[in-house]
Amino acid sequence: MTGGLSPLQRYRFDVDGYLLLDRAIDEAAVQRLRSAVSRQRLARPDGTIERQRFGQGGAMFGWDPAFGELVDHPWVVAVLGDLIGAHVRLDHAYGIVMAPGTSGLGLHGPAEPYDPAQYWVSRLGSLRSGLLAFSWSLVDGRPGGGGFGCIPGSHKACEPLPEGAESLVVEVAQPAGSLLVFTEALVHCTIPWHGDEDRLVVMLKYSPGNSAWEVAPAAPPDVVAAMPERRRLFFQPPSVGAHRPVI
Ligand SMILES: O=C(O)CCC(=O)C(=O)O
Repeated sequence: MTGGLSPLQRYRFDVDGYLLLDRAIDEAAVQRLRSAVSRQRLARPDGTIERQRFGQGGAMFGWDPAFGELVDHPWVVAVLGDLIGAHVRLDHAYGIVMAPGTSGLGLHGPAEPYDPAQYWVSRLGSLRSGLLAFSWSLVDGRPGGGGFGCIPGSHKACEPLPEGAESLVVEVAQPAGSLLVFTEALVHCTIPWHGDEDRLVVMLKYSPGNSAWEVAPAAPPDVVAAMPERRRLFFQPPSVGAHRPVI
């Protein structure tokens, strides 16, 4: 992908609220990230969300520069330019690890009737998202194996989430090296994982430059200071007046 989403991809994102981009990173990059995670000797994941999260608070950016390279990967920058705009910031990042047979988060989405941090607007040819998630898969998700699930189009729904909405969930299988982008205005969940190995995903979430979902900085100052200049711009705190354009 060069220079942003194609008209078909833009339309599809506007209709569905998510987009899967295959082969965003190659096998060597996947293996490098996987090795960096396994070097951490994380506690075995169980069914709890706490044990399914790793690298919070930007810790993973100190493990290997390969994690930092995801922050301003050219496809990420192109999508951010289309869906958030020049003023954008990395809000928070973490990894997800799930053992086969375990479940994750249930259906969740923006606060009703209006969520100032998690929204979707499409107007006169412009698409704009609040918190926007980029999910990098480090394992092969296969259809029927669980993982990310969502209600396509729910980012535009005007009705409160009804009882039984689980029946509308669609699974999105994420191949290794793929990049799944979704707006947090989309109602989504984790479908119980039934892959052959642990699920392993790196999640980076970006906000408009004035907005914050997480209270803590996305990474410790010393870790950000070691990054290339352009990448450091993504770690600005939220501000309208002081935020410098990133894209
Ligand atoms: O399992 C997934 O990919 C979705 C996880 C999720 O919704 C979250 O971490 O907020």
